[in-house]
Amino acid sequence: MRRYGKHTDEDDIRSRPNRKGNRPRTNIRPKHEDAAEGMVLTVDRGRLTCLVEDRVVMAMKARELGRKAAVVGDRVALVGDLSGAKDTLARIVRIEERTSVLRRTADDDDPYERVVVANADQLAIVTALADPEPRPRLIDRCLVAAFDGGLEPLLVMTKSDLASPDKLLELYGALDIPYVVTSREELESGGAADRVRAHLDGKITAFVGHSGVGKTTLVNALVPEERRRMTGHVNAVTGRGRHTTTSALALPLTGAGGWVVDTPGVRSFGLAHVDPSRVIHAFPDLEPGTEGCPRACSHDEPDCALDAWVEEGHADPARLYSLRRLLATRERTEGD
Ligand SMILES: Nc1nc2c(ncn2[C@@H]2O[C@H](COP(=O)(O)OP(=O)(O)OP(=O)(O)O)[C@@H](O)[C@H]2O)c(=O)[nH]1
Ligand SMILES: [Mg+2]
Ligand SMILES: [Zn+2]
Repeated sequence: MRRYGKHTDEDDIRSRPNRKGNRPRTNIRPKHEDAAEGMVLTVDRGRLTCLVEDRVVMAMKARELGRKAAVVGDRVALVGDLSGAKDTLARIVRIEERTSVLRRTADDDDPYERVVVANADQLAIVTALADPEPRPRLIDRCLVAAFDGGLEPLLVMTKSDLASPDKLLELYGALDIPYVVTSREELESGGAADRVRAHLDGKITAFVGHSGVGKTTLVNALVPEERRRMTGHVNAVTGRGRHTTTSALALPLTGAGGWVVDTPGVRSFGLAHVDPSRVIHAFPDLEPGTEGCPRACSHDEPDCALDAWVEEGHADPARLYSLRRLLATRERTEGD
């Protein structure tokens, strides 16, 4: 068990950067020296399911953490009953510094940003080729969130048994972003899991996308049943008898390691928290064309060099249209 909080020197404590807000560090009390390291697997109304060594431990946040919330993927320090026995409850006394943060707002005006997952290395943006129809705007927004949050994107196109991936590949194939296309048959044969799996080893990958695109189906194909049962997590069944995911859930991969994080389907992916000047980074196919732009170009103004550059055939005009649309919705909300 890794131990925390063994400070011998007062100066050392004071000089450490305090990234947990403005509160003084309170974790120097002796009992926290026994804190164990854990990872948050899922959160349900203040109850956090954590993995501590190989035990699933239920926990709640200690009061001293204040308003800071622990989210799925967080590395936390826990004290109290860590046995994982039924009806026991441990306390989370510290949230470790995050290596990445995937944020989202409900829409572009929403001042309330939620952290979807912490510490993920990769964002698997899942799109069905049909049922539901692909929505390139949502893909673009997820790409922006990935670049902004420090996650590598991976495109997963499901249900190729229902429609061809050609149109989407025309748009996104040129982006130098890894992608996988899967079908019902390949899910059943195990081929889909194998090909997705090749992109996941050793990484923490969050799966996001519209409801019904097949995120949970894919995650279930990737993670053996015993592992899923480990969390005792049961998804709600909707009135139509469909299983829809209601909260994010992290599951460990076997073999080369890594984690997959299933998340609830989204209708929109608000980007109120993203600086508009950073949006262009999610359009790597267009970015080289901005070299001729005036200084501090918004890329949505008459002098922008992208129009001429795209006209010369360097990129798909549909991509420039996507960029402009995204920038326009972002700007409208910036104005007021
Ligand atoms: N035809 C076809 N159907 C699929 C495929 N993958 C998943 N489905 C079906 O799509 C439906 C929705 O799948 P889910 O895995 O629940 O979708 P989800 O993205 O987790 O949805 P939410 O949890 O609501 O966000 C299910 O009926 C799956 O059986 C596929 O490759 N082809
Ligand atoms: Mg689901
Ligand atoms: Zn420009």
